[in-house]
Formats: sequence, C-alpha cells, structure tokens
Amino acid sequence: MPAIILIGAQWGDEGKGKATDLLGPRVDYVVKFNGGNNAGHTVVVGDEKYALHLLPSGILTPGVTPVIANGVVVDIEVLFDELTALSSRGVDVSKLRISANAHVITQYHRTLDKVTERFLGKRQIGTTGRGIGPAYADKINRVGIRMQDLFDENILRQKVEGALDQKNHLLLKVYNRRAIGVDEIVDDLLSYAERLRPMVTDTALLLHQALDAGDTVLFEGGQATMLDVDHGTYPFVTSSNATSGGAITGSGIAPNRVDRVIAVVKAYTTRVGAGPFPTELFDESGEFLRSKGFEFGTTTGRPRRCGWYDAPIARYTARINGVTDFVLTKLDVLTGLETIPVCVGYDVDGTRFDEIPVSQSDFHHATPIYEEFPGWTEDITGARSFDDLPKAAQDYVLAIEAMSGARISAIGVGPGRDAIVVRH
Ligand code: 2SA
Ligand code: GDP
Ligand code: MG
Repeated sequence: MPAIILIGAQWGDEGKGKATDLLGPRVDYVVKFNGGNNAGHTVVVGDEKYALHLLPSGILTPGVTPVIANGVVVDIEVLFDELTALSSRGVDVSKLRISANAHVITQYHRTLDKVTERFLGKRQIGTTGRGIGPAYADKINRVGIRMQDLFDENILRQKVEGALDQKNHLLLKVYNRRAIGVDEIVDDLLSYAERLRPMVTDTALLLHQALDAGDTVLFEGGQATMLDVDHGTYPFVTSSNATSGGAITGSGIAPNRVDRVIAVVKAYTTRVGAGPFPTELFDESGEFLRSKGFEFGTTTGRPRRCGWYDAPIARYTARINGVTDFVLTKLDVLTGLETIPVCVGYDVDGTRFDEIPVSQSDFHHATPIYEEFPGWTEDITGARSFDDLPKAAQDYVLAIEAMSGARISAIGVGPGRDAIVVRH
C-alpha cells in the first residue's frame, strides 16, 4: 500500500490529524500538499495534546519524514515557531523537507487577507486571516515568491518589487493603508534563508524515489472536499484543491501511483466560516453537538456551526475523490440522543434532489429531507471492536455506510490515539 491519500469529506475538522497519526507507524513519509497554516489538526497522544497548523500531523510519529510539498503556501515565521515548539516538547523535527517550489506567505498577504474580508462586509468568507487566499492569488497571477527565490537575493528583490507594485497601489488608494516597503519584506525573508537551506529540496523527486524504493507515502489533505476551490461551495471555500486531485498537482506524484484514498468523515457535520450548510442546526441539538464535540476552531478558536450527517455530501466526496475507505469519527459525540436524523436528500422549492444540486443558489435554499435512526445511551468510548458497539450504534454506522458510497473502515469513539474501532 505505498501511496495513500487522506482527505476531509465535509467542511474540515473531521479529525484528519488523528486519522493520520493512527496510520503513522505504517508510514515512511507524510506529505502536506495544499493549504498552509489555516489548517488546524489536534492530535491527542496520551496526556499530551498537539495542535498543528502548517506542519503535517505525521511529524509526531518517530521515524516518519514529514514533507511540505509544492502545493502548500508557507508562512516561514509560523514554520519556525511550530518547529521550535515541537522540538521543546521532544519531537524530532530534523527530517522535515520543504519543496523549493512551495510559495511563501508574506506580511502583505496577511494584511490583504484581513482588509479584503473587512471590505467585503456582509459578503465575508470568514477566512482564517492567515494570508492564504492572497498568496494563492499571487501564485496564479505569476507574481508569487517561491522557497527557492530566498537563495538568490537579486531575484528575490525583483520578485518582491513586482508583487508590491500592484499591492501598494491597492493598499494606498483603495484600502487607505500604508504602503509596504520592498526592503522590509526582502530583509525579513533573507533572515530565514540559511536556516531553511538544508530543508529545501526537490520533494517531487524525493517522493518518487521513496515510492520506487517501496516506502509508504501518506498524502495528508488540509481543509476538505466542500472547501475545495473547484469542487466546494464556491466562493465560500479555501483557495486550494483539498481533494485527492490536489495531492497529485500539489506533490508531483502521478495519479497511477495512488493505491488508496481515505476520506475522514464526522458522524455529524460542522463548518467554520460562511456559506451554505443545509443540515445546520440553530437549536439545542446544535448546541449539544458543539459542546459535546468541543467544536471550536483549532486555529482561530471560532465556534463551529453544527448539523446532522449529510449523506449526499458523503456520496459527492466518494465520487470526486475516488474514496476507497471512510474513517468515521466522533461517533461517541452522538451518545445520549434519542433519535439521530440523517439527511438523505434535499427539497429545493418543492423539487426533490437526491444529489447535491449543481446550482449554488439551489444549494443555499436546500432544505434537508431526513430519515431518523434510533439513538443509544451506552458509553462507547471503550469500544475497540464493532461488536463492542450497542446495536443502535452499529445500525447507525451500517445505515450511513450504505448511503455514503464507500465502506467505513474505522470508527472514532474518542479523541485519544487508541479510541478507535478498526473494521477493515
Ligand atoms: P482561508 O483562511 O482562506 O483558508 O478560509 C477560507 C474558508 O476555508 C475555511 N477553513 C477552514 N475550515 C475548517 N477548519 C479549518 N482549519 C481550522 C481548524 C480553522 C479555525 O482546524 O479549526 O481554527 O478556525 C479551516 N481553514 C480554512 C474558512 O473557515 C473559510 O470558510
Ligand atoms: P482536522 O482538522 O480534520 O485534523 O480536525 P481537528 O483536529 O481540527 O478537529 C477534530 C477534533 O476532534 C480534535 O479535537 C480531535 O482531538 C477530536 N477527535 C478526533 N476523532 C475523535 C473521535 O472519534 N471522538 C471525539 N470525541 N473526538 C475526536
Ligand atoms: Mg481542523
């Protein structure tokens, strides 16, 4: 099983960090291929809790080589802060490798992210404010700064000048902000160059060689399918490809090398930021899920919007990503509910949709059609095999499996590393 892609099935925070960590001992390389420090992965190891943003979660497994591939946008200050924090807790970070082609998030990207959101007013996306969108916009506009540019001062200066030309105009004339100086950006970036040099390499070549040697490579997606810039609820998305296709372009590994695509899916649904969310709850059930599931952003601390499981979303994810296995997380959070509704389709102004409507306006107006399943009251956090689960919990899992387009291979029953039921 040499190349595995692991992605989020819904709007993020499904528990990808924990799922990655779980596969850790069987994996030689863990590759982050999209996004940046907008991600927030919480991994609980014994009594220790780690919150990772820019670094792949696999960094916590001894012996694994973590890789930040070309599809990632890197805030270098955050990178060193995270590396220092992990080192001080005894985690070996010396093997980290970063693509020479990965783009850099600078101060002007962070500034633009924040001012753009403020100017959008009611139409805000609810970004994490980390400069992700503006950094990807520069990449597509061909005015981005790449890791390799940090090793050539002349090139770096030219590129920063080019990038700032338009931005300073915008900051001064439109947003009424101060202009940003070329020197302050160049000096800041150059100050990291020597520390970065040993980490920066051709990661596509490194990963090809690893696969040729029979090593196992895990591609760890940030955010999730419904936040993908092409396949998500645009414009309420992040600015990268969070789907399995993003693992290909974001790393330089070809599609025919991939053996398995694992989607992590929560037993209910959450979302942070704005945008359509048909099963969202505004009553005490939503509050129940938020407080019991501790649904607050790992990066920003924002309360997450909560709702029931949405089977058409799971089926969509299965199709778009070529999912071979689902990891179902947070089943324990549903314990204590009398009945559990599952969305099986939508009503849009009197018309029934069994699949996600292609029109974003329809999706905004979609009212979920629910099927109800009986709940359970038994504590399931100690379950380690499917037979340990109460009959109602087993039936819930089997019912959503039948609707979701791929088998459910593992079930999370608590935040801890060992709180998992493995089925396949
Ligand atoms: P951005 O900052 O440009 O990527 O924001 C665009 C949209 O993408 C959403 N987004 C996320 N959604 C869920 N989890 C994310 N990571 C953190 C976490 C978020 C946090 O793990 O909790 O702490 O708030 C994440 N990153 C981006 C974002 O909410 C916008 O809707
Ligand atoms: P990610 O962005 O997909 O990596 O997910 P986050 O780390 O942002 O959010 C998932 C949260 O759920 C974390 O706090 C995890 O510790 C927690 N978690 C993961 N799996 C389970 C589970 O099966 N049960 C419970 N109760 N918590 C879980
Ligand atoms: Mg998260």
